[in-house]
Amino acid sequence: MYTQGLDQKGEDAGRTAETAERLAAFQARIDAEEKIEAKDWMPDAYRRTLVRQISQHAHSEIIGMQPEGNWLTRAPSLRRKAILLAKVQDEAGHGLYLYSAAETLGTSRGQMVDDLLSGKAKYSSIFNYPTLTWADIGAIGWLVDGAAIMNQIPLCRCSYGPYARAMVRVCKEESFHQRQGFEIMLSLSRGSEEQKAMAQDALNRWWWPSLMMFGPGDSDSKHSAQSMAWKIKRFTNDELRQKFVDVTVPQAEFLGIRVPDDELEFDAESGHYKFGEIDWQEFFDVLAGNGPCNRQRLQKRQRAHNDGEWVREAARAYAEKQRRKAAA
Ligand code: BYC
Repeated sequence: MYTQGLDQKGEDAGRTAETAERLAAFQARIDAEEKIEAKDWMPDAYRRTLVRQISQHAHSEIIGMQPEGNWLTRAPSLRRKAILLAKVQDEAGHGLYLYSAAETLGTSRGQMVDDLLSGKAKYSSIFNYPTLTWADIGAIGWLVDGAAIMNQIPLCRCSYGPYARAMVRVCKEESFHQRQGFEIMLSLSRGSEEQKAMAQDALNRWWWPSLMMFGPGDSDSKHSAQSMAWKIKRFTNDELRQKFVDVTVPQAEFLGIRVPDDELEFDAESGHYKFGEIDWQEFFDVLAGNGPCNRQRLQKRQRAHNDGEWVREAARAYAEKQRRKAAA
């Protein structure tokens, strides 16, 4: 849909040279809260930042299908299986909207997928952890989708129109995902002692990686200042992380399970929870490809990509046939 638009005349309107006047006019549009659209002029660095962020986001949705897909055949009831199947399919849909939004910036989906498979492009650190028990499916919905919503609601107001609009639908679906995860956690925490222990164990393992999802602390976030000035990001990584902790700790209390942080305490003066230090070494190790499941995730994606080659080949042959027909 989006790429067809780019094929029309005026395709290069956004690619003319950067002059001080153009840069100032661009920033003035951002400051006036105008949306930037695919064919509008934009600085190269704005385009590159968006391709990086949106493609990383798309890859996260697609790779994120794996840890949950792992439990499709072992969901504890038909109802749970149907819900999980729908959720995993939603993630595939999110990936596709996001690849389409990134394509409007002139990078093909093929190129983005190649960058993922070669290890050049990142995807969210969180999907490099294993799903060991059914409670992990509850924890992912509750914490991972909960963190994703916290990050994505402000992205609905991102200055780049196609990304902002894609986020509106994604957020509606994520909100359903978060609730289904919380409902699983609620059932487990009201169940047998063994089920409560499973819920606690899942929280123990997913809490810190969920906080890492928001990215490095503000002092180490190399892109935040520029992305905030361009209104791609509306809040810093630390601001969103704090909001997430503030919302989620009372939910854990409601569930009757303990957040695994001895330093966690409510600070009445600021109205926020204080929390312990994140293990940033673990975060950077995962980013460097050395998390518990990095290799497995990429190998599986590579296999799926290879298995789909015949579909891409058939689509290309069909497109060529249509092109010849139209030319004849
Ligand atoms: N994991 O300067 P910074 C979902 C990278 S999926 C990996 O702060 P920025 C779901 C960062 O890219 C939801 N890498 O960067 C799906 C940068 O890399 P470079 C996924 C990370 O961009 C299925 C470097 O570290 N959500 O919900 O200003 C099932 C420096 O960071 C991470 C999104 O993708 C990380 N956690 O801010 C269930 C949201 N954090 O320059 C659920 C869209 C940072 O070395 N993305 N890096 O290549 C964003 O909002 C921003 O890109 C971030 C990072 C807040 C993540």
